Amino acid sequence: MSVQSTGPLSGRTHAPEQFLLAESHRVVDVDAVFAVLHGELAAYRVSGFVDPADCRRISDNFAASPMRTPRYGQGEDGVEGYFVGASHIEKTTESYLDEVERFAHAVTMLWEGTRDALGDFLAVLRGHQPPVPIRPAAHGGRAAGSAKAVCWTGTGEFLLLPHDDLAQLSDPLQAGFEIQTVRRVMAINFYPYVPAGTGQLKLWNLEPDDESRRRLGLAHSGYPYPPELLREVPSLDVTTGTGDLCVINGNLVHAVLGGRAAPDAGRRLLLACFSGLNADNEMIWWT
Ligand SMILES: O=C(O)CCC(=O)C(=O)O
Ligand SMILES: [Fe+2]
Repeated sequence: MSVQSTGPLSGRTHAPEQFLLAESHRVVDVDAVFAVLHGELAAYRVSGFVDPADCRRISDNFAASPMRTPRYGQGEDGVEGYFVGASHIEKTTESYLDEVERFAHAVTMLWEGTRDALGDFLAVLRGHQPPVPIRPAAHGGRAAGSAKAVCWTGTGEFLLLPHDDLAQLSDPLQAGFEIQTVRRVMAINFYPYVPAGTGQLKLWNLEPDDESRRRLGLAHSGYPYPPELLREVPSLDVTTGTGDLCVINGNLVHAVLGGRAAPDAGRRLLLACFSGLNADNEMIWWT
């Protein structure tokens, strides 16, 4: 990795031979996942991880969930997205874990009639040699969430604006929560529905430094980086489709591309969790 400065945005960049997407079909390449976890690969996609019939069932479960909740922000009619599941962002550890409990049944019901695809994926990772402990992040005897479902409603160029997944871990509200010891985030993203022509992930070859985040007022959010600051930064577009699972190095600035003109664009669905190595080198996950 080298240090790069592009005006107000500086940070680390990866060598071109690491700033890549690896791919497989249906079968998980555990080494590729751990390469992303260690920052040696930008992203890895397993196409067709879940069958179309199961994907349809999961999307129907989401649509029918009585716990589907809007999050207000930048997006259509002031709604940033619809969620089923807890998000730790901008709350205390206690209220996050309360929210996990409140959503636990609804999250289980997302998989009803199918299998827990994220759980299946994590189970495959337990085959890594040498073995790495893999468990939910925990605090005060309570466990983090296993999944959250999101349907972004952003309009225009981006369904979700450029951001990183690391800065949000540093919120003083969550001091002492073990996720704050994670130095690199790997997002684990499963897509039960992606309409054609929309929802591509765009990754930029830049892991912003704390200095830049402070300058931009994004110290504890990492969101949103002004797109005009990224124009000169090399990037990688990852097209995902229905049934795909994709892990990405979440320290890299990334965004979800829009395309609201596409029929069904507003129904793109993500079921995801974040993961990383804690101070004891255990792989933990949270939402
Ligand atoms: O919707 C996606 O594909 C990715 C979402 C994302 O980057 C995030 O939730 O941090
Ligand atoms: Fe992200």
